[in-house]
Amino acid sequence: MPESIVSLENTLNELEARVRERIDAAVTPEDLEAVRLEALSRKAPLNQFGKQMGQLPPEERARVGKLLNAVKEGLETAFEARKAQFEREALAHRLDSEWVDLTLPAPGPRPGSLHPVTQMQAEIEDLFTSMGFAVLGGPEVETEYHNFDALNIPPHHPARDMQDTFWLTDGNLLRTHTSPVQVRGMERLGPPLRMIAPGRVFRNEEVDASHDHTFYQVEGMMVDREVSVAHLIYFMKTLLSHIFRREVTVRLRPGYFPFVEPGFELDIQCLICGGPGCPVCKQSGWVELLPCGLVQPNVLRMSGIDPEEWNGFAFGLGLTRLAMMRYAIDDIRLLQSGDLRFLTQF
Ligand code: FA5
Repeated sequence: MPESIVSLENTLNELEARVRERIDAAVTPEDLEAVRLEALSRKAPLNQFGKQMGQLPPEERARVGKLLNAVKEGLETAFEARKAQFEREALAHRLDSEWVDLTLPAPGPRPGSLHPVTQMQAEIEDLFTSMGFAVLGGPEVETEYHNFDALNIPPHHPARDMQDTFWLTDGNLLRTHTSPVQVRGMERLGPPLRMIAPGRVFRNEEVDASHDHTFYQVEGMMVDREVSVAHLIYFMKTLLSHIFRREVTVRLRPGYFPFVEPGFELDIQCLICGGPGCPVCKQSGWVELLPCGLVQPNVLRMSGIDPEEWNGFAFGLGLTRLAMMRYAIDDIRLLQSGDLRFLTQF
């Protein structure tokens, strides 16, 4: 092999080795690109080298030309490999820095949620509106007439003692039940009437695990022609199976309320203890949930409805107690506590 070729080949190999060193030494993709532009530019030694080859005899030129091309291709491949390595490192770094632990609470403000009593109220409203009932509201500060007299509870009637009342100095009171909204519904809308009235009520109670001074009820009333106890039972069963999404054990006892005749107490078997007894059911295994009955004719008459033509049923659901049963809450005081450890569970 002529000496000139050997020396050319050595020069080529040296050039290649130098460029490869610089490729390896590049610390950023920008460095690498600068090296590439410089090493493969037209003025670069490699390309200058191509020009010198023109002076070689043809067979040597072909041989060195081949070698030159192989070196150039090898360097291109080395550049690409190093570039790909930078890209892999950048991706790995990005994946590391952007890794999110999905099991941690989301940052930022925590979303709120509806109070369990509000959730139950909304469900009951949806159910009853789907059955043609209107949802009515009434004042929390009530007249004595609407809270008692118009419900067949005149002054000095012993039934007034059934509900410890917060009286106001002006003779009004904090309503002790949602039943005055029945009266307002009959006065305003007349028969035929299907209404429910959810709302807050107040009693001067000794507070314990199942009694609060402020709690929620849902009143219900249907006035029409020939309403019977069978209608009442149908709506109550529909209500309870909807709320508890299962068969619940209930019992009906005679109950006395001056505004219904006959009157009943519908009790539900305690869903907290399942029957043996606990503080919520006062160790009885049953929780009083739903007083109800057929509307007393005097009540219809006092609100301008002829009891000869119309009759109806009414019920007064303890909404707070129902929420306790539904969510197995064993102390009523939690519901009004505002304690976020409790509320954020719903
Ligand atoms: C009444 O308030 C009647 N107005 C219900 C009624 C309406 C009867 C229509 C007939 C026809 P009672 O005082 O029993 O009834 O209360 C109704 C429900 O409210 C009870 O069954 C109970 O679930 C709930 N309740 C009563 N007192 C409290 C209290 N202190 N804390 C929480 N819930 C209570």
